[in-house]
Amino acid sequence: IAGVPGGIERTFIAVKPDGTQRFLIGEIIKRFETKGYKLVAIKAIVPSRTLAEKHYEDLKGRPFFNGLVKYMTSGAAPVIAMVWEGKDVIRQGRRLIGATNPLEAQPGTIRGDFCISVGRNIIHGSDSFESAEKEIGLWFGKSEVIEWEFGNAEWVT
Ligand code: RTP
Repeated sequence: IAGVPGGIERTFIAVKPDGTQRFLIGEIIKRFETKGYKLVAIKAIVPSRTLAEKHYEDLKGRPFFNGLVKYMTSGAAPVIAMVWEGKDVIRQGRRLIGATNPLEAQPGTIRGDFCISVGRNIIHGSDSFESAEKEIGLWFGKSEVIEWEFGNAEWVT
């Protein structure tokens, strides 16, 4: 489901509730779209505790784990879950997003431009082919991921 590593890949990108609340959905979609990537799945979702805990299972035991799950599941605003497809999209997606800690995220990256706190860093992106595979399967059913080709001028004539 995540494509072929190193080729046309798919990655899981999520606008976190703070990003949704801060009207950053369009900005984030725009950056992936104009970079050249294809949106193949999207939905607004308030994840269950089970889903959020599975998504972040590698971080279980970290001091911020409970707060992180609470923030993702609060329902104050939905998570905008997406799958983006294209060449090297997993690593390129991480570059567009920037470092986890906004203090280290370069200006020009999404986190570098729009946030100041690691606990409210507005966006998630899969960090490897394996996590992309796992996360896409966790957040989306197979039929929710759409195969389509970039169009041509026929649509505007
Ligand atoms: P993400 O999975 O959300 O894209 O973030 P990441 O790979 O860049 O960072 P990771 O280390 O996997 O951490 C996941 C998320 O946990 C929250 N966090 N809070 N000290 C803290 O309060 C702290 N450290 C990490 C962040 O929301 C981070 O994105």
